[in-house]
Amino acid sequence: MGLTVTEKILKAHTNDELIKGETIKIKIDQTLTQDATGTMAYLEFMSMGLDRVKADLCVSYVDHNTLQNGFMNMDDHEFLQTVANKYGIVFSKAGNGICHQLNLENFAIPGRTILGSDSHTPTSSAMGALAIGAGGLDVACAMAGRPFAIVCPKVVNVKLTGKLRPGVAPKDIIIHLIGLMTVKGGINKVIEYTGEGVNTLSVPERATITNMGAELGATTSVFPSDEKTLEFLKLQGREKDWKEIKADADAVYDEEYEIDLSSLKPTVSCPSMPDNTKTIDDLKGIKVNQVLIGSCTNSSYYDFIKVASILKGNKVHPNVSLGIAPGSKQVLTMLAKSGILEVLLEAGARILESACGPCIGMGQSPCTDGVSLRTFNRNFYGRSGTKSAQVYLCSPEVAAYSAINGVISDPTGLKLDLWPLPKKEDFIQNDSLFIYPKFDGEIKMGPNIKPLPKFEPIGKHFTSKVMISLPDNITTDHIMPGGGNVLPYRSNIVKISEFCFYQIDESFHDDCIANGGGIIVAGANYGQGSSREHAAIAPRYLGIKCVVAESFARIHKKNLMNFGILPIEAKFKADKFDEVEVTISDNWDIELKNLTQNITVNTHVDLTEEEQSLINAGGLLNL
Ligand code: MIC
Ligand code: SF4
Repeated sequence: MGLTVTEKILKAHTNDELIKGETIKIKIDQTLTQDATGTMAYLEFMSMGLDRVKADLCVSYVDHNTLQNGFMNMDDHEFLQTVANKYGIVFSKAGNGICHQLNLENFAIPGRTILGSDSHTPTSSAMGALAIGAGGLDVACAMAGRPFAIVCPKVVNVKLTGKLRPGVAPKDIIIHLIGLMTVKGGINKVIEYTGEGVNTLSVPERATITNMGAELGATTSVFPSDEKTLEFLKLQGREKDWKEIKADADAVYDEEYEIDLSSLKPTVSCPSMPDNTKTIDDLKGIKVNQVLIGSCTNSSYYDFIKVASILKGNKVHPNVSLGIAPGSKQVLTMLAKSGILEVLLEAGARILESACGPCIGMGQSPCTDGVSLRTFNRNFYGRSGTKSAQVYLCSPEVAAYSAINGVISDPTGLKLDLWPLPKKEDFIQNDSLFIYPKFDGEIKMGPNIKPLPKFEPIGKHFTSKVMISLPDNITTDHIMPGGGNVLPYRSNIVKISEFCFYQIDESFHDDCIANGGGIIVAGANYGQGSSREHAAIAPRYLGIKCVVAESFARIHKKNLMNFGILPIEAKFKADKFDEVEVTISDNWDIELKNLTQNITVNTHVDLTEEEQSLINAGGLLNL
């Protein structure tokens, strides 16, 4: 039987048999971290007592919090840089660009495995690599040379036929797919793209699709490594990294979708969930206050050719603020050299730093009840920094055309090729913001960088109150928000725990302190979204012992266990402050008794031996 691209890469990285649904351990070749998850990941790595990293390549990016308002932020960057230098990690300074764009340009290699402490790490799988997002502690273990455990994924074949019409973009492909599969449709699956439509997409365009595969909950999304991959690597001066990886003709997939690119329409994610999708026909004419183009989903030079073609000779609508963040220093330099930057400025765009910025609520919050149209990948409630804002996710083409018109507009059929596709000499290589390690120096640790608190095991029998009772699809942004007032505390668990759930329940922190913690009850797909382990560490610090949810998102479930919180899969009715008795037997049969409502539910938690040890020890670091 033939193999898929996914299976080929997995087989080359594991000794385990690939049995779908069973846990397998894979060797990790490369790791990446970003500043907001990185400080914790490196504190964890340092606690392992090694003198250098063991993976082939480890890169530490600074892109999430680059505001540097107050000493804390730059202290974090200094800590990251000194750690990188000492332990053998490549360091990417603030201003160099967004980790995923940079990783694709500089480091991703076909056939390699990459583990990153950011949920959009799968961006690099556009290169025919297997790039997976994980919590910081798992990435720290991978840096230490330990294999990474995943559920052997089902492989979904998304067959692309035809060719996109002008004005319809790769972003429309992935938003359309998210509409079909939903934000939980990809859990423990790899989405693999096949069909002749694949050949019509460049690597940066494929990267938009693999990037936003994170919004399916997928383990990763992968494209073959083919002539287009070679073409991109040549442009980057890295053709020596290329090798062909294609699925066998008789490869067998677990699920199949077919998308006819020729008939696809611009498609938009409506407030406030990426799977709340509509085609442009249903949205045309909605007034817009803000348009933002950038983020790790859509900030390549290819994106800006289209944007500039639309903006050239036009002005941004008087009632719209247009912000543009090129994904990397390379992209920004190319925009400057090609004249595109001038076109953007003439049209009235505000040029933002090459960083995550508004995507994680670092500035550019919309006005009250404002409509914000973004080329980003997440529009979760409150993430923009304005709770009453309506955030829509769309392609750069829809964003640019709407910015001129002041209302959501359909770019289908517009002329978008005013600039030629880039040639080798256009790709400007300049690594002045990469710092390569010298394996020396002292680690600098500012006063806001605090050691991790110690956690005790949760025990086998306890009675606790329900501290919050939640619906389906709760995101890690609900649990532990981003934004300029929270991110500076990513290295300070005691302080950041004050913000736990504060977007939806301001008293959560104080209630937990008053009750000595308790349990969380939730619906399906609990913890979807980011990889931030703070969404597990802060609740653990506040005394949360278990989360009872109908189902969990992959990364968050592992983060909970890494910090000793038991994830219990069950439908369990409970209101806030209900008293619950939890009994865990030695073989992980669980009895949940809601003493307030007199309901008992019996269930079983399926844990691997390693996971059992994690819970018994009170987390991975204790173990
Ligand atoms: C995100 O897009 O939500 C983030 C911010 O990049 C997170 C990481 C973090 O919270 O630091 C992610 O995607 O994992
Ligand atoms: Fe940064 Fe946004 Fe991408 Fe997360 S999704 S890595 S915050 S640009």
